[in-house]
Amino acid sequence: MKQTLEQIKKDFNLELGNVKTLSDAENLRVKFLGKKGAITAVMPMLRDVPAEQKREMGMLLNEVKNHVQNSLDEKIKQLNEQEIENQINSAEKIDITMPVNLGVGSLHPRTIIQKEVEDVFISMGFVVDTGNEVETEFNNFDAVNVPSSHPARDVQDTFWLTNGEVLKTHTSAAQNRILKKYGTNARVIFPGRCFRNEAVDAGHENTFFQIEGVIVNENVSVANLIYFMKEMLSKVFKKEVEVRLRPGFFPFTEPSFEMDVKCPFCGGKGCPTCGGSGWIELCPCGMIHPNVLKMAGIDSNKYSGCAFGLGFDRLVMIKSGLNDIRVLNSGNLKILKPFKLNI
Ligand code: FA5
Repeated sequence: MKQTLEQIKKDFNLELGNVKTLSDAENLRVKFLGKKGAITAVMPMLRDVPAEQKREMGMLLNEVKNHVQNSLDEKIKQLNEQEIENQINSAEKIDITMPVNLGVGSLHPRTIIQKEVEDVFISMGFVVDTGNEVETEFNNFDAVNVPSSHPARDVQDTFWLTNGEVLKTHTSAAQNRILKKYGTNARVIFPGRCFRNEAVDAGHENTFFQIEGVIVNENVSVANLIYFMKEMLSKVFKKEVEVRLRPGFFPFTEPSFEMDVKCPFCGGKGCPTCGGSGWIELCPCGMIHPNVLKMAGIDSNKYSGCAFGLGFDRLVMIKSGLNDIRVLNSGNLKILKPFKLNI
């Protein structure tokens, strides 16, 4: 056995000298240490060695095995270092000063303006939350006081799922959850994607965005509503804007209003952006209906709240000078990429 082991070591050393590549090294490893390798084959011979030589032979076997393993490790390390060295010295050099066209993308106009609006609200102490895109019939309609006879509940107007849930038709669908979550000290906005079974045109999409907000506390009034909306719109349009309230109707607010902003482009004289009227309709809003507060477990005798919506795509179109809402969902990079804010 001793002779065999010494012969194995000699053969290995000889063959190691011929190893030029990592694959040569692997072949050599298999040849000597693999399942059918020379060293593995010797191991059973240990059984037949006389007892008094067993220890010596065992040590020799280990020594040869370690020699093979360590020599191979060392060889592999050298080969790896050599490989790196070769790459550094080869013609395959990278010029880091070369201009590269990485095809970097840009943020969607909606994303840019949403962040801007959120930052304004955050600076006024609001929390940004979110709603689900798939909603229960209860949250989308019942919890916001929409009666069963309302046209929005019809299959013609709303995308109903086979399990009886809906693709939310407005961000108000999150009101019940938000009111329950933040309770009687709520100052929250919740942007989100909405879906309506609409005939699509330059001003209407079947998939569009709204940003909604609620404030709940003792003594919340229409004055708070006007203050926050005016502040928000002034910051978004980067100038002090004038707003006006017109009566509106929503089942979940009482009283309900439509808030218009005096056109920040023409100052109210009339221009293409405001359609010549001098005013832009932007924020449906109102005082939260007592039923809606009650359904969220809030005592409507002690607390009041206001809610406002923002047709967000409309704002994005105004700020980015787009006159067709369909572009926003189109993925048309020719139009979306060079997008610049008007304001
Ligand atoms: C609502 O959706 C109410 N939930 C808003 C609200 C919130 C009122 C809180 C009171 C308190 P309305 O259906 O009017 O209201 O939609 C609000 C805005 O969403 C519209 O003014 C419009 O800018 C936008 N919008 C509605 N339908 C579409 C559509 N198909 N495509 C693009 N924008 C739309």
